[in-house]
Amino acid sequence: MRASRDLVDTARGVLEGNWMGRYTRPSQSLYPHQWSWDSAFIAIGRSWYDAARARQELETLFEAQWATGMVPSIAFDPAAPPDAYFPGPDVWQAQRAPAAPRGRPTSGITQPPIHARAALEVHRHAPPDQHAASLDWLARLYPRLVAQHQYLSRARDPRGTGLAAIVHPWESGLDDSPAWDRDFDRIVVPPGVLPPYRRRDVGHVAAADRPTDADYARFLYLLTLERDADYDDARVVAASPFLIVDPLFNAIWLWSEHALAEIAGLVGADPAPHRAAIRRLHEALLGELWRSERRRFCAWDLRRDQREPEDTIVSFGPLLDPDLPESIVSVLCRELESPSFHPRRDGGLHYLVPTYDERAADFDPDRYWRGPVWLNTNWLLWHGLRQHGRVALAEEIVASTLELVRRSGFREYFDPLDGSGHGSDRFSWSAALCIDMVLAGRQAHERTDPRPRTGRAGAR
Ligand code: 9WN
Repeated sequence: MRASRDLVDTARGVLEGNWMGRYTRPSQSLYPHQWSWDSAFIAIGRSWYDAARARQELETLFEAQWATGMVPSIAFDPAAPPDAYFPGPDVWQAQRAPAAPRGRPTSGITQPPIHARAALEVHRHAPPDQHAASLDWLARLYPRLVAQHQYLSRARDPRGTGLAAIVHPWESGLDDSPAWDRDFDRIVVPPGVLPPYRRRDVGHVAAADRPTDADYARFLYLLTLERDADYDDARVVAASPFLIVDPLFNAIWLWSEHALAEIAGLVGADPAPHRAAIRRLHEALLGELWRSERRRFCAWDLRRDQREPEDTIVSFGPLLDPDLPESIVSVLCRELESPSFHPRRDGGLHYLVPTYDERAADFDPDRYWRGPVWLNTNWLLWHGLRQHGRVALAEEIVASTLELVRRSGFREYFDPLDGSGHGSDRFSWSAALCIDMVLAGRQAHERTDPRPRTGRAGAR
């Protein structure tokens, strides 16, 4: 009991240290601006003890929403040190796009649409005396969340399948994942196209934890192509050499669409369009991305029309679909418990869940998204598994997650083999999602065991 209370207190300290007045930065040195899906995860964790700031976090982010409905991956903070993060607003030049917000510099791409789900969670956690304020807030945010989802249907679905394509690995949030290596590695950066630049990330954390220079150059090259198209969606989608339908991105969208249907009911709007979107997304995930012969959901490269065979964490994303057939849930769970993702079954120290098949030749336990455990993917799997009644595996993932943060602190990611921490330290979503895992776990326990508890509220 005591240990979990300490963990929640320390996590709150991390979030307070990263609070910037109107939003929370992901970490002090590596990420000193507001990131889109980070803010959603952070709002969920914070909402357990500070509902007002949780609401403000999302409100601040949506002030940066584009007129197209796109929520940008980064909303830059003009008060952050100008050289703190590269590529900064001068490289992105989002103001070239008429749809970009005036007065708040942003990136020109998006990130996974987890925000409707976050908004619903924040509202659910509001204390009774804030219920009315929270409902007002939800009603104000609702049209913006709808616009975010409509943007994906309108601007990112070139084949009309119902699924959204991403035009940059940064849009996936799992930037360097081997899931799209075959597509990304084909991108050739023409000599001389990038002006000289200095990476800031490797000045803050070990280069071996971060993407290689070759991958970074490809990231920047894609950025310049999008910028040179003035972030015009039709031009970008038509020309981008990177055009991927990611199972995790789309499963998050579907999960958020379920949340939006519920929010619509709460704010007196019509849930029917969301129910229709849910059916469309569910059918498209199964029809386009499920490959029974490979026993997994595959990323789909629209440029080459290939389904990618790499066994990565993105393949489990559709567990977030509450309507996923039981036969597929079983196949995914078997894979999650196989030596690729759960080698401890064969003995030895091991932490759950690596982001890449540990038996792959290029599995790297320490490099960003190419093997390490991340708290947000564990948190998403935990939710997915719980809604399919796979409680034992879900709880195993939580236990492993809490063990990792007790051992190595609120690091950005963790080596699944030895539990060491990597990337930045005092990382906000690690803290926020740990709070959610501990306190939501306690709430679930109290529902089944209603004996009175002692001790402070908000901790155990
Ligand atoms: C690029 C902030 C972000 C996360 C992403 C993570 C990493 C940025 C970077 O950090 O990406 O957006 O510079 O590496 O991959 O998921 O939102 O925490």
